Amino acid sequence: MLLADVNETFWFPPKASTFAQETDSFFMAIMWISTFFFVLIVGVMLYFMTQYRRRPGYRGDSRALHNNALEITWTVIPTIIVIWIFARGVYGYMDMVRPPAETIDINVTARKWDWSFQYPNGAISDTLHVPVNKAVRLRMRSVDVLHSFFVPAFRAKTDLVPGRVTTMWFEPIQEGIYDLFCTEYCGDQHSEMIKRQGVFVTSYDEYEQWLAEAAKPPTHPVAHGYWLYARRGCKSCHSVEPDRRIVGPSFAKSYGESLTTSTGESVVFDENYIRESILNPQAKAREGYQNASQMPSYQGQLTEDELMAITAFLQAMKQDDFISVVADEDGLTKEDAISLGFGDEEDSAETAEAGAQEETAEGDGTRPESEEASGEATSPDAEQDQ
Ligand code: HEC
Ligand SMILES: [Cu+2]
Repeated sequence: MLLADVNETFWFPPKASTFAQETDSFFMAIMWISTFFFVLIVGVMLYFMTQYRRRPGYRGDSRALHNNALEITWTVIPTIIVIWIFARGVYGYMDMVRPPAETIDINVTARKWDWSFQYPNGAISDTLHVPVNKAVRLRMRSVDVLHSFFVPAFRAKTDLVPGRVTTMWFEPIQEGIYDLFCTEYCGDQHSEMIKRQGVFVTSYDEYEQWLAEAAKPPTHPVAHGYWLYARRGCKSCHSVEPDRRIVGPSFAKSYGESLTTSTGESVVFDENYIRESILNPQAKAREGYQNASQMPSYQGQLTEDELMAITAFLQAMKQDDFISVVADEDGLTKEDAISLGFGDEEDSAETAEAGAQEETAEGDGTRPESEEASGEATSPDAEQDQ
């Protein structure tokens, strides 16, 4: 990203937050102090080693035990330097732990092995979107183990601790796309939590636009179900490809099948089983999975509508063409959704009518002028819906 390259140096990522300048110059100060003393001490040591090495006919003088002036100097000067480092460190730390009064608050949930971000208007995403030049405060929770949120370009890092809410804040000062890391080893797929280009800093207008868009789930229940699957962490444990087991079973093609639980019971993978599995994962586990399920309960986190949408999505997984599309690495793009006959209602109507409209384009009196001019081919049906 061009913008982000602007103040990137050979050693450091771009200075994209208000902390960056201070952190970097302090780091450089400590590095040069250390370099200076390293060269001085090792230099003097090497000099003494050669100058006063043991030689035939040379005897050391054991009377030279003290030199007060020298000892006071090499005690006082380093003490002052260390106190200065400490004081400046405390000052920087206090700045980082005390958010300003006005902040945009975003909730962060970390789980093995994914992030999800929840915005003030309810939008949820797996990447972080923030406006430039506004202070942002993150309220962070982990549903399982220790994770650590780190955006090198912001020079900001804080742990997420299970059973506790931790907070951090930063103020981005440069638009761009940055990397997000989990810097606390959290299990065998820890590296999945590295989100290259996972942090988007945009102008406030673009941020608002994105927010409004992101808060709108698709209207079609199957698309809505997939939308939730991709945003609520299900994706990090359940694949949609047949036979690919991540932490939990694959979602491909299970609906309606009869399966055996770990206690030997037989259950049908239906609405009720799905509901129970999501709200109370401990109740039944499929054969081959531990009784103490690794799945967190979603009780109180998903509404009845959302459960319905997820069920519709799981049900749709039975169809072969659906699986092949969703199994595609990018997941369900808008185009995919439309070609399968769902997605935004207007959009699917648009595709369905597209052919017909080409032929009647000129003489179609039902479409208002303005839309013809802007090139928006909204179908008459979709208009009536609105
Ligand atoms: C931390 C990993 C994890 C996450 C996140 C997770 N699950 Fe699970 N899930 C599991 C495991 C492990 C099982 C198998 C054991 C069991 O049934 O409890 C499972 C089982 C299930 C089952 C029963 C499937 C079967 O074939 O028996 C359903 C349905 C389900 N999960 C839905 C979801 C949905 C929907 C979400 C997101 C809202 C989700 N899970 C998030 C790990 C996870
Ligand atoms: Cu992690």
